[in-house]
Amino acid sequence: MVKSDLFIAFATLCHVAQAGCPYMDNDARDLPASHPAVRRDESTGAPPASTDEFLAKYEIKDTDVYLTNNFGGQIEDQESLSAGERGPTLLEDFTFREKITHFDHERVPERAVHARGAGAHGVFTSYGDWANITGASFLKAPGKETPVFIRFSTVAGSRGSADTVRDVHGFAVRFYTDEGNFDVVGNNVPVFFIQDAIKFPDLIHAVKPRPDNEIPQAATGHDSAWDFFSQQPSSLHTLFWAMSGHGTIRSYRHTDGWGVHTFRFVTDEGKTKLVKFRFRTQQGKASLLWEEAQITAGKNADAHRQDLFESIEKGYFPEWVFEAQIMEEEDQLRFGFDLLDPTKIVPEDIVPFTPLGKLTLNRNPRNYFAETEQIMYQVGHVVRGIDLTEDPLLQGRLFSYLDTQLNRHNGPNFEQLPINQPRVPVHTNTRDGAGQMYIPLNVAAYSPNTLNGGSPRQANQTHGRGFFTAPNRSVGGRFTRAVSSTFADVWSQPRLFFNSLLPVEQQFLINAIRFEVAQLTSDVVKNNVLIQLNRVSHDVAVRVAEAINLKAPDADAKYYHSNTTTGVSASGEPLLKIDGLKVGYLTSSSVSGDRAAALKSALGDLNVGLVVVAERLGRGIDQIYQATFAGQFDAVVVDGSANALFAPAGSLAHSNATSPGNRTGSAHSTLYPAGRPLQILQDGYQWGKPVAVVGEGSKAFEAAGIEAGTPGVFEFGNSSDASSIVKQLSKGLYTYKFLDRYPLDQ
Ligand code: HDE
Repeated sequence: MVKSDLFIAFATLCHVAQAGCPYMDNDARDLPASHPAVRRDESTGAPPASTDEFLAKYEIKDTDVYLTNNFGGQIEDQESLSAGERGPTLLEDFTFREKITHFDHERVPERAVHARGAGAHGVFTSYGDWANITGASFLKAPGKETPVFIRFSTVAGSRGSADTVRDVHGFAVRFYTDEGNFDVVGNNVPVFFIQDAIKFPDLIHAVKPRPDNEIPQAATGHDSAWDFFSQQPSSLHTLFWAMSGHGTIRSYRHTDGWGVHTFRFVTDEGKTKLVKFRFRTQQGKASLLWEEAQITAGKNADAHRQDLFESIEKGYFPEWVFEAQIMEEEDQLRFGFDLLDPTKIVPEDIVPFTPLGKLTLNRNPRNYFAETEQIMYQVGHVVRGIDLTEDPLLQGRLFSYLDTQLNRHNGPNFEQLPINQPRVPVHTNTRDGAGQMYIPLNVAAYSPNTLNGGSPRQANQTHGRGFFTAPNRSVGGRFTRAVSSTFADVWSQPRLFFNSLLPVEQQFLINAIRFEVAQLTSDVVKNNVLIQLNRVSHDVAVRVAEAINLKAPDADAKYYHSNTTTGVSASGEPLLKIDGLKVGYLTSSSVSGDRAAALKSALGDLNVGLVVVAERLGRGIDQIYQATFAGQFDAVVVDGSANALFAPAGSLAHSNATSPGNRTGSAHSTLYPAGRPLQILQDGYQWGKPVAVVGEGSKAFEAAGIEAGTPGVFEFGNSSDASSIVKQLSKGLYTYKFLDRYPLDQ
């Protein structure tokens, strides 16, 4: 019998004995063995329940049952109770009232920020026993597994906004450890806009839509955002990350997560290290181009959540390595900036990352609201072995996350929701509140007590493996409302970031700023933006100024330097995996499907999908042109036998006018918008994707103005077999974006 089975057996015995059972916690007495409160005996040290095992208790399967009301009676609810066939509905109709009332209360307030998101379950596996640096039990043994849930998000948009808007992305990770929940509520960039939490409402009010007309949604191209950025230059570093490819990620799978703040590791002996966390994507980083992201936002608002959901459904489980930069307490000011300042990175060439374990997402939520919407991350969810720092942003967040959950869930019992429950028993002296889900039996809900034998007992560093604050922490000083002088230089690091990008990434970043500031109406704000950009880089200021027809200030060299670092580019490296990528195969319903079928099978062996597109659905055709655009694909392949479809839109419009109603599937077809096949090919090329023609000639390339033989452009003759095509194409997919297609400012 395994230990946990033993516990259940004792639980059954104790159920009879009622009191004083040494194997059961007091609150759990009398509860059925399946109840979450009696799941585990703390003393066994059994691992936390797996996600399937744990959540299954809460799942409701409505298979082959009668409909009931909320209190269990079987009912019909399709017609309301009325006074006569044509008469008014009766107040007496409690079935109607209960149904509508529940519906009226279906929503909880969306998150004040990070409202739009998607999540998934997974598992964290420790690479080793890290007891020499932390007492955290989930890092205590090689191979030790801990359930996790990650929620990815954008920041500014509301819950119904599009996934691919330009934004910083939330990357919040919960570890359901066997010593309680540990949350890293991070982002996909390593820095934040402000240094003190008290400015957070200002930042968000500036970035969110205008208060009078609620425009723009999920976008920062407006005066108030840039007014704030230019008045609050601590935002420049994060802004540069957001304006680069990190703001327009290909998918959640293709980005890193960062803890942002400096945290502490504490050993069981009380020794501390300062740490910065990163979750390094094992798929490789990949970004969309701006126009691609914009069009995708309109054509498929769900692009990111769909990619995550489908990848997990297909078994392409995304992975991240959880790693830490580990530093000494004495290092706080050693690198020329303050480790407590969340607008700074510690360049990884100065302090490399130590890989601690691997995190794999392997299970989709079964109910979006119950899991993804109701998960309540908190920065204060730390476990023994992890401690906080005095970073003023972190300190403020410790207050905000608890407070906001109270607002969202109308009371303090949100930790009892299945997705929020730790996978270990909870014994508190907190009581009551809206939606209390348990029946606490301890009549002495206070400490110290004698009436309940002193239980729950206090746990601390030496008793009960309690959470403890690092003993070497101390603070002192006069009360002050001021930014620390060690936080003052907010210009050198955005410059370090810019210097470290590829020239084409620098160009995209400048283009992004041009896009944003061109939408500003205030010349004062525009000039203030140029002043701040100029402190980072005269080159950036001049190039932005040129587009908005203003003059950049004279060079302001105080913070200029030519240092670079590694690991900040979003596009510098090829992908590590191509699982779940999709290739669009543009063909015609009149063309044989053999070639497409062979390619589909060969790509399938690499876990890459082939989506066959033609004028009408049919055998071997997955989608029609009418419902297709280039943003759905990571590469575009044209079947040369369908060349006739690739006529420019202009000639089609003309042909359609002269032969209305022609639905033959030729270049004159009205089954798709004029020029759509050509548009997909052209967009695919313009958006940096590998493009290919298979079979006869390159008429489609000619029509699209694509030069054969340039990088990422492939021509496969009639004799090419599927495996050789896939060999070339997959190389293109690993490259992902062919960035030499883009001109740079002279
Ligand atoms: Fe948040 N943030 N934040 N934030 N944040 C919220 O909490 C807040 C900050 C982050 O997927 C809210 O549950 C303050 C930094 C993520 O559920 C709220 C400050 C970082 C998520 C809140 C910050 C983040 C949130 C809204 C300034 C990266 C989504 C709803 C001190 C390290 C978590 C909620 C999820 C969510 C407050 C700054 C990341 C209002 C006051 C820095 C990923 O409590």
